[in-house]
Amino acid sequence: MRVLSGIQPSGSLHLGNFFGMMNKMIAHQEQQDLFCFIANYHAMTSLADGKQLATGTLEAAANFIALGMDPEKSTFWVQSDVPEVQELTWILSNFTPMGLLERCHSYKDKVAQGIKPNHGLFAYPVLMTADILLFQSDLVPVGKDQKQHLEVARDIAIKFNNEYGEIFTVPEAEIDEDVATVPGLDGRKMSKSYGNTIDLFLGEKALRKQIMRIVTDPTPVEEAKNPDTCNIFQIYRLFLDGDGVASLRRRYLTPGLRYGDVKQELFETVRDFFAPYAAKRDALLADPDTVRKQLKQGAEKARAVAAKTLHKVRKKTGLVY
Ligand code: AQP
Repeated sequence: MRVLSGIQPSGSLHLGNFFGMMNKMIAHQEQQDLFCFIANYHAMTSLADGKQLATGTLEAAANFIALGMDPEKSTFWVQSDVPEVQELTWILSNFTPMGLLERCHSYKDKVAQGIKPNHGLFAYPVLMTADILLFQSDLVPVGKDQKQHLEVARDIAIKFNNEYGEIFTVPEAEIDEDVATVPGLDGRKMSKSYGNTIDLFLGEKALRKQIMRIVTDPTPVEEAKNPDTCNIFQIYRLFLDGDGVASLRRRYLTPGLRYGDVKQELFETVRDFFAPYAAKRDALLADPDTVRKQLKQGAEKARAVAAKTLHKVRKKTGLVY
């Protein structure tokens, strides 16, 4: 089965990205034909700083490899190194009703946040559809925030197939309920644009500072607390097994728990969880040419698949004359 997903290098990667997508992709690569890319074209919808985009792209790739993405086992590349995706985006645009894009929550949310919308942001789901269909993906592991975009991709694939025959695999989203929406420091979805993230590979001091900013309710120490509405609990549980979650839940229900103590434990847990990967990440960032080489090889593998799909599409749509 072909499993594909991408991640934007538009800022520091965070726990939402890790649990919503990266961790699942890394687990899939043992069994599946994994395709994974750094979505730098997508990042341009929110980032207009060339230097930052270039650095962010290398960093995101190094982070992913350090955490377990294996460029030998999987196909791992940078989106703009496979420009075929842009041609497919244009072709698919002609199978995308305006209403489909106008209904997208992500676009509407960004506009509501005050971001001045441009055509790139509006057309983002078409580019995402092209990413998925170009590689004939069966399964796309994503967080819940991408559910609607996956529905757009399915709609476009079906519309195109109805017109021209079974050209595209119609993809399925893989959304794991447990990690569908990782909450941020303030309880909203953890998101770069909300400034409420806990970032991967922060130094101890900065990590501790982020975790201490988690918003809690004013329940006094001597009263029992509600784990289900507590942001610390909702983040901490991601690092625990079933027994660990049950035991933390019991501590919440017993009067005397101090949020400050749980924050300190969470800080130590996050620090210790990512510590074993930090040395590899630092080594990769110190040798960016090796990362670039791995990405270029990934792009070659990806381009071979892309070319096959695009050739079929060009023939069907009359671009081959
Ligand atoms: N909070 C989250 N919970 C679960 N999954 C999440 N993802 C992101 N945030 C959460 C998933 O991570 C993958 C890669 O995300 P992306 O690079 O597309 O970035 P994003 O969704 O745009 O992440 P942000 O931080 O929320 O960025 P902005 O603020 O720019 O919108 C995706 O599969 C996503 O679902």
